[in-house]
Amino acid sequence: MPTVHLLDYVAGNVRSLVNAIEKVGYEVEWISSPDQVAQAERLILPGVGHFGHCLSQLAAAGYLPAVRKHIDEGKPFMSICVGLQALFNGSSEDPACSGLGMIDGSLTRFDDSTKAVPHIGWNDARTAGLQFYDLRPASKYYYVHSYNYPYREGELEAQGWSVATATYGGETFVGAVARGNVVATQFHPEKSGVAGLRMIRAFLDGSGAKSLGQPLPASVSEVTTAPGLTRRVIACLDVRTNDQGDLVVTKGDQYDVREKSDDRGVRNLGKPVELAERYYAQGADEVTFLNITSFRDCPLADVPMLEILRLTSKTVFVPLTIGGGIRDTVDTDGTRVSALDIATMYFKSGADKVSIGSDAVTAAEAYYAAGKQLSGTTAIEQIAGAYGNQAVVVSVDPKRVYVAAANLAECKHSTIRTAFPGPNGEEYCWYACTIKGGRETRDFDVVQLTQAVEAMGCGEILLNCIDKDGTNSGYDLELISQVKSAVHIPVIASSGAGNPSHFAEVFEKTTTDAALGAGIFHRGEYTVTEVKDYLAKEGLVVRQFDG
Ligand code: 1PR
Repeated sequence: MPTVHLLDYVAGNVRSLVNAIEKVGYEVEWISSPDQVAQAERLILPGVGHFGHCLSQLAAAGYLPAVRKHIDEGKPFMSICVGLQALFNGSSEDPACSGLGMIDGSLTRFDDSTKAVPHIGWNDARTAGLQFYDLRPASKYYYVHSYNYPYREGELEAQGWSVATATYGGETFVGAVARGNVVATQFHPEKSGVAGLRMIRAFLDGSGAKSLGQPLPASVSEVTTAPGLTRRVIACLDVRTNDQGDLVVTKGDQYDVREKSDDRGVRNLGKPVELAERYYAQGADEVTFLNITSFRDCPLADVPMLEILRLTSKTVFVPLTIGGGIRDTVDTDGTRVSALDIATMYFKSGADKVSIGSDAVTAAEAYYAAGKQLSGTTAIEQIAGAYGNQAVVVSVDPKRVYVAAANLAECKHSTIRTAFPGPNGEEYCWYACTIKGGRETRDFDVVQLTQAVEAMGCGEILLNCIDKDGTNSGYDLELISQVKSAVHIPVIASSGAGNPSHFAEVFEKTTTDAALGAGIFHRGEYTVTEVKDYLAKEGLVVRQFDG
């Protein structure tokens, strides 16, 4: 097997990149000191997280001169996400820190006054009809970033770069650049399904550099897709051990996952890895695993979820999120383990994001109790600090609490007027946060929670709804609109999807950034492909699986 070298500067969750490289037939060798860079024929610089953190790690370890030398010698070099940003002079994310300065320009943050930031999801990498490492106008690529380099026609081209672009909420930015032996992508090719694997292969086999800038063949340029960020459809797998001790995908009705029959066994809807692979092949834009019970009677390092991630990430090349049990804890041998250590284990096993539930509520309550002071010690802050905001999702499990008009003045929570009055005709409601899988309700609302976790550095909200879970009656649009207007980070609508029109409805009637379904897919009622075909028919932009 031919070899590719990856620069290891503790850049976080790079397991998916290794898996993608192996999938296209290459072997990965890690470079863990600057003097090893000279051995590399093809070198990849992965990048996640914060610009300053990435550049200062690289500089402190003494890599920058070695990387420059590799590039100057004309050897193949690829960099990803923050790795692309590193080629510029600098970034407003950390003005004190310098980039490699190969591209004259500095990155800025997306404007979040009109859209969610980070920019998360599948978008274009368009090249004005020219070849660029097998990027195709019919394909979409997975982006996750808050900072970007705005595209100004002719500017980078005048410096000799070929450029691929994407547009997010009116801002057109650089999605990828290439010149000579160098190619860099703002998107994550290793998480961009078959389209991304094609691009990695074009880098590794040298064909991408050779054909750069030549006209695209008509057969490729004529097949296009609607431009812009697609509507993300996420498949969610609630995983737990059943009474026989097997790890199964289950699904509750309002969080009750036991059968209605007398034996009250745990509902078994299939095997986690198999289902994840099936949904990937159907075109799911992401897969989320929620470990809904703590099945921890074994040492943390052996939790079965780690193996599920390892296996899934070898064959599923879209982002994987894992939730459940991410908090400071004590291992079976009495060792204290931090939430960050647990997250690290998951990232090393193939997760791209971790999702935090109960612990986020507790941390948010403490944040208000401390007068909105950040402690720096919460799981959210620690994990976001090490892996970037985009790696931290907060999963919210709210329940409706009705309020009569007469009691509105004394209700201290963020209420909405609801079109679905309560059992006694109450016309108002608020959404109470719960913890421990809905078993404990807190006197704390979703607006308080989501604003606090945004301040702590959470990158995305997974918004469930206990009242709607498993009902097949559609999403709670009122809840989603309330949370969307409370925060600037992306929100994933969850709970209640029963048919494709529910997905269309949530995208058309709210500004949600993504929609998640569970039971609808596990029970085989609809496939992800059918949902996306429906959305496309409704005129919504979706990514079609292009395998
Ligand atoms: O508190 O950090 O340990 O995380 C526990 C995680 O497990 C949380 O994300 C919490 O949402 C989840 N969870 C706990 N108990 C349950 C349960 O069902 N008994 N599941 C549970 C949450 C909700 C969604 C579901 C959607 C869509 N399940 O995952 O997928 O409601 O369902 P639908 O499309 O079928 O309506 P921590």
